[in-house]
Amino acid sequence: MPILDCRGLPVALLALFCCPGSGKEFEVYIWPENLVVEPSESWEVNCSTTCLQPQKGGLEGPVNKTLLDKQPQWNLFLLSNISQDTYILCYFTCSGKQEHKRLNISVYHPPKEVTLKLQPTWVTVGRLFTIECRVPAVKPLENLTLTLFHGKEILHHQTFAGGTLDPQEATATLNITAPSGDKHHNFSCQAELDLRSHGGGIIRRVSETKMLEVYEPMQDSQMIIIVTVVSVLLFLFVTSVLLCFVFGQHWRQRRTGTYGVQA
Ligand SMILES: *[C@@H]1O[C@H](CO)[C@@H](O)[C@H](O)[C@H]1NC(C)=O
Ligand SMILES: *[C@@H]1O[C@H](CO)[C@@H](O)[C@H](O)[C@H]1NC(C)=O
Ligand SMILES: *[C@@H]1O[C@H](CO)[C@@H](O)[C@H](O)[C@H]1NC(C)=O
Ligand SMILES: *[C@@H]1O[C@H](CO)[C@@H](O)[C@H](O)[C@H]1NC(C)=O
Ligand SMILES: *[C@@H]1O[C@H](CO)[C@@H](O)[C@H](O)[C@H]1NC(C)=O
Ligand SMILES: *[C@@H]1O[C@H](CO)[C@@H](O)[C@H](O)[C@H]1NC(C)=O
Ligand SMILES: CC(=O)N[C@H]1CO[C@H](CO)[C@@H](O)[C@@H]1O
Repeated sequence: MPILDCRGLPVALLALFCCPGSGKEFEVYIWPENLVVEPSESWEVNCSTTCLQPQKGGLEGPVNKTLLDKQPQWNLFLLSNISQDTYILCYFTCSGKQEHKRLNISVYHPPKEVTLKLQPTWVTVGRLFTIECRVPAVKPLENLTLTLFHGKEILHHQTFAGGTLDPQEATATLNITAPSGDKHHNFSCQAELDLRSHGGGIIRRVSETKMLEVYEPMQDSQMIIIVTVVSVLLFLFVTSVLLCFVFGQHWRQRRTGTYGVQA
């Protein structure tokens, strides 16, 4: 879990212990209420209060912040260089009492490239082949779904167990039998990172389409029959030519032999 740096602690403690039992006389708001960011992004955060004349207000947390604009009832900050999941506290002091609001910040690494591999790339109908989809360095993994497609038909959904703080490579592998029908079949893979539960959107990325060439075993046996028939015919032709030649020679020899005796 993220740990607030030392500057944040007094504020948090103050907020917890300064006014036990008393109801809130003013409210503190932070906008946005959820923040999901890429490590390189910077974000504006508006920290505001209903207190008309707050004595003190600010933002605490282990992030780099710049004050962009300021009014008595709100402060606008720019947050940058957030590399890990963390949180910040927005606080205001009004008539000696302090209130704060927490903003959770989730860092995500989107699927930047999705690669699909078919192994092998050509196969006979009914034989097994492997589809493998790979996405490097994604976070949070538990919000990622890899979907394998055959044309437009969904073959497989793969989800992942999360829990790690660092981005991880994700793979989905499927062994299936080569489909019949067409000679060419297209396969693709979609990576979807659903950040809605963190207050973000949905990020989708699709791999290049990979083509599988499928051979009908029928075609192979037809080919064998054709080759056999042609070979037999060729053999018969060559044999008959040879026989004709041999018998022709024999016959001519007998005739010339007879003439010889007559002369
Ligand atoms: C910050 O929030 C307050 C209260 O909602 C609003 O009045 C003010 O205009 C906001 N400031 C900016 C710069 O958005
Ligand atoms: C970003 O934060 C890291 C530590 O989290 C620090 O080492 C680095 O210098 C910071 N970079 C910028 C541009 O602020
Ligand atoms: C922020 O995270 C903490 C701990 O995970 C949780 O208890 C709290 O409800 C979250 N706050 C908001 C505003 O989502
Ligand atoms: C995203 O992951 C969080 C845990 O980090 C989980 O609570 C939430 O249900 C997941 N949302 C989706 C849409 O998968
Ligand atoms: C797919 O088949 C290969 C061997 O051909 C095997 O090593 C692998 O574990 C199989 N994968 C799945 C997901 O069944
Ligand atoms: C497969 O994709 C190629 C282009 O990548 C396309 O020309 C072909 O029509 C597709 N075939 C099928 C069966 O969808
Ligand atoms: C908390 C945090 O990330 N602080 C960083 C703010 O930016 C400076 C450089 O501009 C870093 O040195 C800090 O570590």
